[in-house]
Amino acid sequence: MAFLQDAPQLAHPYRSDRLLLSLLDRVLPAERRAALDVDLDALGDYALLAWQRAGTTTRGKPVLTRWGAWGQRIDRIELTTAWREGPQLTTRHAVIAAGHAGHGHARLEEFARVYLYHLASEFYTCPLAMTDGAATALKASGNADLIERVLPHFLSRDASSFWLSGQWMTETTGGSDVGNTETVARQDGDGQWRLHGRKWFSSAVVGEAALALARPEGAGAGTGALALFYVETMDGEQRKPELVIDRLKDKLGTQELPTAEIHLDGLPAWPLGELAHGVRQVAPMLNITRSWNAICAVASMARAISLARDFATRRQAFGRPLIEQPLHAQTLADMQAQFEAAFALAFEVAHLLGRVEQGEASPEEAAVLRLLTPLAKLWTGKLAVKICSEALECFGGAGYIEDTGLPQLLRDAQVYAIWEGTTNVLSLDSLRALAGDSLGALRTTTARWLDGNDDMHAVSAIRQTLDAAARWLDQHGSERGMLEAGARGLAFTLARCAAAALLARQATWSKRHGDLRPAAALQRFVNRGLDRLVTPDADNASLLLG
Ligand code: MFK
Repeated sequence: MAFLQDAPQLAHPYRSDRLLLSLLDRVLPAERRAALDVDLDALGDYALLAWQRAGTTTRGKPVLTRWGAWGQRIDRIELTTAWREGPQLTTRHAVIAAGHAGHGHARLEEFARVYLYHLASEFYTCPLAMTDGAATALKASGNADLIERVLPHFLSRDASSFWLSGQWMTETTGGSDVGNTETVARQDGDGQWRLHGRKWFSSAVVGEAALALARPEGAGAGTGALALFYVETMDGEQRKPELVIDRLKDKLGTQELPTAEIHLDGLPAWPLGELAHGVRQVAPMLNITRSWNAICAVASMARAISLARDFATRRQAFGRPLIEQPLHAQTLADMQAQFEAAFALAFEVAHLLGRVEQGEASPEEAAVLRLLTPLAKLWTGKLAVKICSEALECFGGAGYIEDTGLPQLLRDAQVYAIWEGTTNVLSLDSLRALAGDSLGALRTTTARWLDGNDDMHAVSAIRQTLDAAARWLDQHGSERGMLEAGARGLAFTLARCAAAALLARQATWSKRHGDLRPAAALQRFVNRGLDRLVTPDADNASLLLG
């Protein structure tokens, strides 16, 4: 028999994840920790099962059937396995409901569940994120009727009463610039608002509800004139006839996710609040889905690194396992250090979110959350692509072969940097946050995170880079063109500094508990440099692009 290479084995995604375990040990009171363990263990079991199942079955895609045998319009979507299992599994383990419990650890406990479930979910996490975001936007709206009617469904712990929500913003006129929205809201003779238009990316079309941006008839142009509406999509078992599914998108990745193009042909709708400033009203939803994005991006990194590390112990080359090859070990260690920093940042956003929502955080921490949310989303989105790409390379040619299950990691990771705002849109959003004194708040908070850490080189590098970022802002802040042109460099620099400081906080704690690995990650991460500031050169860009 010719040589057969051992396949990589996936360790238990929860029980073997030392980052998650030590984060929860550090942060949660013992009784909360024990209660949470039950759900995390079960979601880890499911993730393992899904990985094993993917290795022995052919991956499916959702199928849209638009017409019935007798000519009636049916728009039926057949879903893949994880999607069919999603409502039962996620309500049983309270994936969304946990985040809305009335205590400051609620979001951390929710996002620990999301992190473990995501890779097994076939991106059922996408509509879950939107449902979570819709619940949050509804609460913020103070619309008592809608809250009473809808929230129990979005937060249900029972699949039979659970509703999924979409987020209908993107149109052909603009994914980033939603101020160009063409969908119109008109009142009929009974005073009922109805939406007329076309939404170009609807990822929760199999759900029961959505929040949609539309322009009330006669309102002016631009973002401020848009209103935010709540819609329901189903009449009992039937999809409402005023919602027409045109087709499912053929995408690079997230192929199990039935992303649709739809027409709204007078779909009944209810405004969440005032009939203007819809983007302001949907912003709480965006910040939630962006937090999901960051957690799911680190979940992809965790999976890619876990498989690449395992494979490095099984694969021999030039007479020894890959893990003993000096250059391969350096490559894996670099990936691990970046992942640990990204993990620390994404989960800090999750934890802060819960504390801010429950009124347990200071105004300074609220400002830090507003800044870190876009930073975490944009930086982890890019890093996930880089790490998944590097991980595929760790398998050589096998990483390029579909039935290993590996290429999908990279294809799926590409979405994190695109949806919910591209890297550049999120960099510009971080400028909105920086318009207050969130940089001052970040610097003060960072000093607290660094307190007690004995890696003097790392501590001083973080402080010096934050000083450089503040100087950069002073220098370029008054000239909008320069500020925007350098926004990505500034955002990456701040994200890296915050992540390093958070890693330092974890390293200090872990060292006291006998684990030196986070300190090693900190040292390695900081040694690769924190400063990504650029001096924008508009003349050079226009010459180059002319
Ligand atoms: C598996 C992982 C799960 C992930 C789920 C993914 C689901 C994906 C499905 C999708 O729907 S993808 C499409 C998502 N689309 C976007 O993310 C839109 C990208 N564009 C932006 O983010 C723009 O910045 C935005 C449309 C939000 C605003 O652009 P504008 O038109 O220039 O608005 P403007 O005037 O700057 O802001 C309007 C108001 O919103 C302002 O408040 P005021 O009215 O009080 O002045 C802003 O301060 C406020 N605002 C904007 N972004 C905010 C925010 N407030 C808080 N947080 C923010 N992030």
